[in-house]
Amino acid sequence: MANRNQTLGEFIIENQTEFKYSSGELSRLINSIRLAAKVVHHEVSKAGLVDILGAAGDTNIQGEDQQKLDVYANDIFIKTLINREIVCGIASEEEDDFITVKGRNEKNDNKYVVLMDPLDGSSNIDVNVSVGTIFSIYRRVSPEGTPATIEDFLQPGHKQVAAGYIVYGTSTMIVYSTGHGVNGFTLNPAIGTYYLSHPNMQLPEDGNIYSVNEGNYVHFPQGVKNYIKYCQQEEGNRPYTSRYIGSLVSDFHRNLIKGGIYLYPSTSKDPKGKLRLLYECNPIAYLAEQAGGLASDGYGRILDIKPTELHQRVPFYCGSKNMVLKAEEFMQKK
Ligand code: P6P
Repeated sequence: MANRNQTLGEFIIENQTEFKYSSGELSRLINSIRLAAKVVHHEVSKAGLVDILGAAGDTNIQGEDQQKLDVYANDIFIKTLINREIVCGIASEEEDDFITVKGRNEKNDNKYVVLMDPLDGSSNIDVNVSVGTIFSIYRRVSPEGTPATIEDFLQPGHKQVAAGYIVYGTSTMIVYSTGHGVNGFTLNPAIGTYYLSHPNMQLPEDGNIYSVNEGNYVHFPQGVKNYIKYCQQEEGNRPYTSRYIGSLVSDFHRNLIKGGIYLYPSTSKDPKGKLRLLYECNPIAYLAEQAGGLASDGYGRILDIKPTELHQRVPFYCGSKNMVLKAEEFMQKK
C-alpha cells in the first residue's frame, strides 16, 4: 500500500533499484527537475504581481511570442540540469537547436539527454490559467566522451527511460514515470516538499470527456468531424462533456484522473498538427501508456514514430484506451 505521507525524495530512494541503470544518476536527474519546478512554481504563483508578464519581445522557432515566464522557466531548467552534471545534452521548445553539456571535468561522459517544453500553455499565463512543464529523458546513443549528437534526441518515444510533467495549477504537482507506472506528487509550498498524493495513477479505460479546440472544426479531417459528432450524440454515456483548457498538461492531467481523450488533429492549416513530437507528445504518450491508456497520431502508436527533426509536429490523440481506439476507427474509416 502506498504511503501517502512519503516525500518525493523518499520515493526516489525507495524505488531507485527498480531502474535498470540504477547508478543513482537518474535519481539525481529527477531531483534536479524537482528543484527547478519549485523555483518556477514560485514565479508562476506570483506572475500577476510582478512585471514578469507579457511577451519578452522575442519569438521562438515556433513563431510564437515568448512570454517572459517561458524564457525564465527555460533558463531555470537548463541551469539546474547543467549544474547536476548528469546530462550531455538538452533540447527545448525555446531553443532553436539542442545544447551540448560538458561535465566539470570538461569531458562529455554524462549519459542522459533531456528534452522539454519548459512552460507549455504559456498563452494562459496572462489570464491566470494553469500551465505546465513537460520533460522527456533518454540514455544517449552517441559514444560517451564525445559531444551529444542530434541522434541522441531523435530516438523513438518507446526508448524513453523516464518522462513526466509539472502542472502549475490550483496546486503544483510533479507526475512522472521511469517505466514502472505513474505517480503524482503534490508540492506543499509552505515547506517546499512534494508528497506522494497520487500513487499508481491509472487512466480509466473509458471516459466521457473530450478535449479539442472546436474552433478548428471546419479545418479538421472528415474522420475527426465524424468522431466529434459521435461524442455529441445521445447514446449510452454520450453526449460526452467537452473540456478544453488550452494547456496540454492541464487537459491531460484531468483526463488521466477522470478518463477522457485529448485531440489535436492535423488541419488544412497545419497538415502535421500543432503539437511537437519530441517534447510534448512523446512524454505525454509514455505516461498515458504507463497508466493503461493509448496515444496515437490517428493511425499508429506515437511512441513508435522515428523522429526526423527536433521540432517536428504530429497529430495527437491521447487518453482513455477505448476512446482513442474509437477515434482511430473514425479516422481510419476516412
Ligand atoms: P490551440 C499550448 O500552446 C499547446 O501546445 C498545448 O498546451 C495546448 O493544448 C494547445 O497548444 C492549444 O492550442 O491552437 O487550441 O490554442
